[in-house]
Amino acid sequence: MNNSIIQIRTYGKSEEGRLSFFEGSKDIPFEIKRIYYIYGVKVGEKRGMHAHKELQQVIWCPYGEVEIITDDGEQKTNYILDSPDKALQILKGHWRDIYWKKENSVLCVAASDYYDEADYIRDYDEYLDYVRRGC
Ligand code: T46
Repeated sequence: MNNSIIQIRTYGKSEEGRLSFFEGSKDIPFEIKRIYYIYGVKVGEKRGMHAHKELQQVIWCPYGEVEIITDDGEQKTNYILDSPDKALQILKGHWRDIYWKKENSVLCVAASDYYDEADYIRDYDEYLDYVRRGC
C-alpha cells in the first residue's frame, strides 16, 4: 500500500477565511494517540531521516511549505504540503526525509501511538535490511 494525500475537509471562502477540520475515525484512519508539531526550522533544513516499524501518521502543514520524500526501500515518492487543506498519510514501514521550503512553516502530526524510540529505525542501511527481511 502507498502513502496518500488526503484533502482536509474545509469550509469558507477566501474573503471570510477558511476552517479546516479532521474528525476522528471519519478522516483519520486510526485512533489518534498523540499530536505534535514542528516549527522554527530554517529553510533548507532536513528532518525525519527515519522509518517507523508500526507507527502510522497523518501530517499536514497549516502554514508554509514542506517537501516529504517517502521511500519504501525500492521507490521514492515526493509530496509537497503547501496548503492548509492538504495532508499526507504515511503508513508504517516507510522511510521519510522532510525538507523545509518556506520560512516559519509549521508541520503538524497526528500519530497512532505514543512516543516510543524503539519503533524508530534511524539508520538507512538498517532500514534496507529491515525491508529485505520483509518485516
Ligand atoms: C516523524 C516526523 C514527521 C519526543 O520526546 N516525543 C515525541 O512525541 C517526538 C515526536 C519526539 N520526541 C523527541 C525525540 C527526539 O529526541 O524529540 C526529539 C526530536 O525528535 P526527532 O529527531 O525524531 O524529530 P523529527 O522531526 O526528525 O521527526 C519527528 C518524529 O519523531 C517522527 O515520528 O515522522 O517528526
